[in-house]
Amino acid sequence: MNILKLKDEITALKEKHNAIILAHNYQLDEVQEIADYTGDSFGLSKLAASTTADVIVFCGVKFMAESAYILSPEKTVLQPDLKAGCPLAESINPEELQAKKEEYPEAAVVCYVNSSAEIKALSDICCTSSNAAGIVNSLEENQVLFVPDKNLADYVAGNTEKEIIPWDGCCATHNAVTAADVHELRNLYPDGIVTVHPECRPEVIALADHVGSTAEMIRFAKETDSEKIIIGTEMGTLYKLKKDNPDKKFYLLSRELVCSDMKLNNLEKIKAALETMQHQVTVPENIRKAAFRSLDRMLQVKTNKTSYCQL
Ligand code: CIZ
Repeated sequence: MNILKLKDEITALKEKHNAIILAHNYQLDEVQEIADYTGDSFGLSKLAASTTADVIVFCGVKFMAESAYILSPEKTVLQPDLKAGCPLAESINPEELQAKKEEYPEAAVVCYVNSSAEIKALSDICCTSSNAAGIVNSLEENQVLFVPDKNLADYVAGNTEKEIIPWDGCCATHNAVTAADVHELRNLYPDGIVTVHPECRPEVIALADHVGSTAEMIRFAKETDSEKIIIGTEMGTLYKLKKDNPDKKFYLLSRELVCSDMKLNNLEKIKAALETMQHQVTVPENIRKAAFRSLDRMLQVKTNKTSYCQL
């Protein structure tokens, strides 16, 4: 189908339903292009809660749409392709977390926002990749069960005095980046600067010049004087980086940095979502309320970071 016609139809459907489109930084370029806002999962969820739109088309993976619903259950949250999941979020289930909590009864449970609503509901507080160490350091407990990303847990452990007990999960996409990739790219671009996501392996983080969430990388790329920036996160982030910095050059740290789940949403599916009001993402009310507490508690700690932007 003609792409301009498709975009016009989506715009008309958005108006008809008082809808907005939110796209994660890892989405296809065409999806980010048509979005009202792009950003990281939590920034977009907060935005979903504050918008006056009735319908949110959340282009990301399932836990992200769930977080938007948890924060604003009165709105209709649509996920264009329900198959878009997150293997990291699926690496722990409620029974496993419950068993771990019983093993460490004194520990506070901190869960990365990349987790299911059920895991959020069983946790004391959530964190994002940009505030994880700050959240852990804000707790009274000296022992912290940190789920589900072991690499982020390791990064936090390096930035706190507390004992961190990690869950053995990871993002396969970020975990695929190796120290050899960093050496190779540094050799190719000796005047380049390396920024990586904290979901990368500890040995990759140790070799980087900057570590941050996608929102922090986007900010960092604007602020640095360096004109060559080597990127250690999912390739979709290049869309915004290049758009914001047309005079800078960006190089992906590894060809493995592609999340196939994130690429499932596209313009045709966004149009279908708005035509049929499918697929609606909801969370049972008892789980939603408990998960809301964990997210809300994080919000009380983290107040000053912007993690979305209007296009
Ligand atoms: O939390 C998010 O949105 C993810 C998956 C990455 C990031 O740093 O934006």
